[in-house]
Amino acid sequence: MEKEQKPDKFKEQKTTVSIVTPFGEGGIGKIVVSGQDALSIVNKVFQGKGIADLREALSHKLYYGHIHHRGQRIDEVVLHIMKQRDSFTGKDEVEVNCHGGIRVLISIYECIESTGAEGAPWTSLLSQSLENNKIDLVQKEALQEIVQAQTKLGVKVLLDQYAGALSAVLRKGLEIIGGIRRSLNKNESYHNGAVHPHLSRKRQLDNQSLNTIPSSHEGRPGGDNRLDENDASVSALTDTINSLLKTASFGMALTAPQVLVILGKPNVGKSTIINAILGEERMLVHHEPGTTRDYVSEFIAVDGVPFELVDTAGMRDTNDMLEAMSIELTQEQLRRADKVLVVFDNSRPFDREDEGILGALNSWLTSKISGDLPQKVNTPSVIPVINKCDLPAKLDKLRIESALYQPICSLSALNKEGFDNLNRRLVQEYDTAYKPMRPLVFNERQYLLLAEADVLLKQAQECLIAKNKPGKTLHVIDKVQGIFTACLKGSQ
Ligand SMILES: Nc1nc2c(ncn2[C@@H]2O[C@H](COP(=O)(O)OP(=O)(O)OP(=O)(O)O)[C@@H](O)[C@H]2O)c(=O)[nH]1
Ligand SMILES: [Mg+2]
Repeated sequence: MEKEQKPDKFKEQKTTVSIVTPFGEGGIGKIVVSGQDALSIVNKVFQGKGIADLREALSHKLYYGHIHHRGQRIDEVVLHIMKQRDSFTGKDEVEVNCHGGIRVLISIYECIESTGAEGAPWTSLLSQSLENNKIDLVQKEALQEIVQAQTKLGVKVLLDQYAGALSAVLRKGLEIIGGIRRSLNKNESYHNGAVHPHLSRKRQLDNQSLNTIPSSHEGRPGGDNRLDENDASVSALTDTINSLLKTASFGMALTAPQVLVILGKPNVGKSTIINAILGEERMLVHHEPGTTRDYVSEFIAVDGVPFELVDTAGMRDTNDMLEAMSIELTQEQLRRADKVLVVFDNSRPFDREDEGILGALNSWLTSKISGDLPQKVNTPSVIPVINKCDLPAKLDKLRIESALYQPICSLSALNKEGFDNLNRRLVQEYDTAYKPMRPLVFNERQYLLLAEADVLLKQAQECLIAKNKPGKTLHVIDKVQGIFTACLKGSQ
């Protein structure tokens, strides 16, 4: 007991100061002081109107005044006090609302630091909240992701996960696991002849005689029912995990924009396509091949799903040094790609350069699938695009279809036609019609843990079918419990 108390006491003693608003010009900046000495530390530098001693401040009240340091007035501030029981971190908190701007923020931060608080990044407030069980790890991760979300849909989904959508399912899973464990424990002691201390001598003898029954459990009153119930619980848990795992590609697409690289030989209209998608003349377009030399990237959202759209230099064999360097840059971008838009020109026959592009794509797909190139949960995909469909067709589409086995998107980037279909293709694997409070897996940590639990549950199911390994089943279920707990709270 004594051992456990020490680290908690240490945590309580540490009072931190963090700048929580971004550096830059703004009307208001905010600094948060959190810890058991928060009020006394800020009290040393605060001269308030209507309050002489901040330690007597009330929770959830605002206090107007000034921060002073070494006889100098630093800034006019409004403090928001939250006592331990009401605060986000689970510790006493003082929010110092000052004027925005880098200088003011740094001055107040340094002044509070020199008065006894320990400087910490804003994310340390999330860690304190987690340590004090105000939030769980999934909620903490959702908060960390919200600030980086690129789309409104991303914010909406992450706010729901912060509100507990995914955590509730994981907690429900832990309840089911608890039920299976209790039942298996009974089975195990039953199987081993272990006897509950409170059972009467007669019951003990009865139990021992029951243990002579063959391990198939046949003929044991109630025994098979319990196994069937466990089987049903494991199946329910497996279903829950599988439906969560299916949400991962959408959840992770929202938190980590996929790299969408546009590829094709020179002059097929890649930059014109990008400009049409962006709705502005962002990329230089020219009738001469080799216009794009460097790669250029922009963020776009399609139905709320963010993508990093990368324009590249056209790929072809060349002796020109500058062009060769551009092509190397294109290949570098291809290695980062999660999805590729490969563009062909409707007005020109399929040629050796197009063939070369298809070859490069094949190697890319093989490297992605084999794991030689990093790959997110989302499967890598290629969307073939035929551009310049406003011009008479000279391209042999069959060559492309037979190489890529993918339906082709027909575009006229010049006339801005065909883009609805392209957008649909980009997000077709996601259920973008998001229902509020839908649980979603939104990072790799959660995904890998749940995938591991899924494998273990299959083992548990096999043990249950074999009907004679309650000890092993219990061991596997214990591991699954550890994984669910790690998912919610981190490794213990
Ligand atoms: N008719 C027609 N012309 C197009 C279309 N899309 C692009 N073009 C023209 O094709 C030429 C090349 O377009 P770009 O967008 O620069 O082609 P690119 O693939 O980026 O070329 P590089 O950067 O040199 O690799 C320009 O003259 C465009 O106006 C289209 O849909 N129809
Ligand atoms: Mg270009």
